[in-house]
Amino acid sequence: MTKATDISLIIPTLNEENGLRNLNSRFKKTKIREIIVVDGGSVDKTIFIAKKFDAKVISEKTRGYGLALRTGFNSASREIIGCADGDGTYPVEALPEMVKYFKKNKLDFLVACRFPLKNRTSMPVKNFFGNILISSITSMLFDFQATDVCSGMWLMNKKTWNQIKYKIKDNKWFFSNEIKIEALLNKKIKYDEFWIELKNREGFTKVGNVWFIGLSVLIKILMKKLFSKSHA
Ligand SMILES: Nc1nc2c(ncn2[C@@H]2O[C@H](COP(=O)(O)OP(=O)(O)OP(=O)(O)O)[C@@H](O)[C@H]2O)c(=O)[nH]1
Ligand SMILES: [Mg+2]
Repeated sequence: MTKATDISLIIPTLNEENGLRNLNSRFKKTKIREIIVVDGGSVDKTIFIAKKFDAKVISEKTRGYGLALRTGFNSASREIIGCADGDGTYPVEALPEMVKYFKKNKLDFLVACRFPLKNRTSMPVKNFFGNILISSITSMLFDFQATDVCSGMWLMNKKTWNQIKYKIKDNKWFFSNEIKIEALLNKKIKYDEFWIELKNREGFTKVGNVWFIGLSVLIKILMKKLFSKSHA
């Protein structure tokens, strides 16, 4: 019998019926103890499908990818918290192995790293260059080594989240970068990356204008470096 994966997995969703349908069968092998879908007001079958795999569904009508994750993390009941998109891109089936690695190495924060990309079609070209650029600039500015600060899949201890959550100000896309910057800068947090294979997206992206979001993330990284006292 497969051992249960004792984590709370948070999945933010906004009209992801195709993605969740795709994840439904993939979840079966992982036996994740708690799945929390934080929904931003989907008008398709997202909630119906989420309930099919026994997910706890929380409604967070105020828009924002970061706010959805924040709400989910604060509702998690297990000692290890994870997150992944509801679009089927992140390999939830790799979670048991990731948790094993996380525990074996006594980590506090483990990012599912998408690079090098196994399948070139799993990420649009502009996202690929944008992600590489953002991770390189962040590493250079804050003087650390991180391959993928934009990844939407990671594991962390609940204790780690409670330690850094007050420092994470953003509730939108920058949330993902900001949490990794805070984790990497904190000497007490043991941070690592775990290579995963990204899959093709189901359904439509919720990012909107990628150029605009990419630029605003870059500006927020710069502002954080310039105006945050502890990182100056
Ligand atoms: N609850 C909630 N979920 C959101 C919101 N915006 C995006 N999401 C979900 O957050 C996850 C990440 O959004 P994506 O559109 O996949 O963004 P991405 O991963 O950066 O880019 P692509 O995968 O290329 O589309 C998806 O599961 C979305 O449905 C929101 O405002 N509220
Ligand atoms: Mg996605």
